Amino acid sequence: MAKKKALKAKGKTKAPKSKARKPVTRPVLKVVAKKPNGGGLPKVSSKPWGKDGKALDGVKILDFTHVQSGPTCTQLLAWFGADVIKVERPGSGDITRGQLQDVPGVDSLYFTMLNHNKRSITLDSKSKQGMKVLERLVKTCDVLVENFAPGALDRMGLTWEHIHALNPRMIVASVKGFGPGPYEDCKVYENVAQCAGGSASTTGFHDGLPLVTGAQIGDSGTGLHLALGIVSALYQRKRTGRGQRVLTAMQDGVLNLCRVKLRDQQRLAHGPLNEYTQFGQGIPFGEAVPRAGNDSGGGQPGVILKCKGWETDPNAYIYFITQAPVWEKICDLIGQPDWKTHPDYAKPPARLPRLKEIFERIEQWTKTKTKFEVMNECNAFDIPVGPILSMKELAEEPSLRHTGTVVEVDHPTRGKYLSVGNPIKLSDSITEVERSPLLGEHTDEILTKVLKFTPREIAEIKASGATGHAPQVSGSRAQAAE
Ligand code: CAO
Repeated sequence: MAKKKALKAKGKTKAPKSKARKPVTRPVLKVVAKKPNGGGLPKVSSKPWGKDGKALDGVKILDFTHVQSGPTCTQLLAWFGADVIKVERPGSGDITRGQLQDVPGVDSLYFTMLNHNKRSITLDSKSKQGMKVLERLVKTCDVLVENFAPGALDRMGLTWEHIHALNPRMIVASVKGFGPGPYEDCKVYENVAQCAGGSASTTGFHDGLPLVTGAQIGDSGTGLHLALGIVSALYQRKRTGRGQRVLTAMQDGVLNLCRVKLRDQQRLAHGPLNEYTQFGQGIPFGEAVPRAGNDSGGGQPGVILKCKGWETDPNAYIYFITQAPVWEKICDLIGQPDWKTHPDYAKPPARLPRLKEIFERIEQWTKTKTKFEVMNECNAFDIPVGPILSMKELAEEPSLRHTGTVVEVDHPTRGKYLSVGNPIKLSDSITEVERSPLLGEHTDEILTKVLKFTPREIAEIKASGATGHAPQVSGSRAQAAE
């Protein structure tokens, strides 16, 4: 029966040659020419790569962020081409403008390095005229991003319901310290998030204090999470036509980055974590994941070893992993070929209780070389190692300058300074890093060109004091010198 059906089906397509050719080939060619991806996408651009606009061209962001977490997010969106309008309090602006100031009276590096490619408008959101302007911004923009303390936006009168009524397409994106729950009303800074998100309890040495990390995983990490939420909401809006709320709690963002530690917490129920150094040292495990020092999170034994010059250079160290697949190459490189076959060293389980001795032997070798020599010699054999690079070395690294990951930016009152450029590289949306705006630098431009207030209305807004006093700058925004 099945054979009969198959033959029948086969017979259907097998028409006489002369009749079959036309209907089969022609329609297929037509479809390919019209919709190459079959998803209603526009025609494939023929412009050169990087010359057909930016990824987020046309997206307008009402940037109500301050300090670090929110500004990290909106800076990324600006780098991808969104028009980011930063609303700041007249007179003072984002508090970081004046924090950790290295040059008196000049916007701090804290501010300038987190607010590239944005425009600044000063607005007292608590005044009647200020709210009038804000509401016009809400109607005009696609996304409002904020990281005020819990309830601050509502207290201003910008509840989700009000915003949604003004502009049902608007996406409202927020960073808060905690999600709904017992701590939702708390104000939160970087280190609070690192502690509350599981990072501090798992960072440091098992017999030492919990430690916070130098990487700003609470602030910048959460800003990154929020940016992804916003871009996803923009994508969904294309289908639904409506905006939505996007919330990223700093505690959640940090916990997400500590995912492997929650993995280990559950493994602990089934026995000790034998890749942790403390296992080899015979130190018992408690109820919670301990601090693992410099152990590798991937389960491969790893430590930081001294390199040539360690006596005087605090960064003359290298991270070394005794990865199982390259163990034999490591033995050859350090001059210990007998370990390749010796029953105490040949296989990972046999090595576990001897890791201290093994790393001491590897360190005898690394101490004879600079960290860069170790890097080169190991990588020649596909042995992954991590030189401990100082901020000075990173700032001076030519390849990072070349890719725009480290950029030199010119600023009208500060002069030239270094910044971290966009770490996410899109081949058809090339980032050009522009300097941060002065406080209220674009107030007039935004009132006139973006919000289309009449000269009379602008005079009224200004007379009310809602915008404060904006600085005058000659020339347009300077481009970064990469
Ligand atoms: N015009 C008038 N008022 C303005 C204004 C403007 N343009 N911009 C802000 N304000 C007001 C707010 O409305 C708020 O007023 P109320 O408290 O009366 O409602 C006030 O300024 C202060 O805002 P805030 O509470 O957010 O600021 P803060 O310095 O007290 O707290 C921070 C800072 C970061 C702890 C808090 O904003 C917060 O917890 N944010 C969420 C978590 C977060 O992002 N933390 C990361 C910070 S980076 O380390």
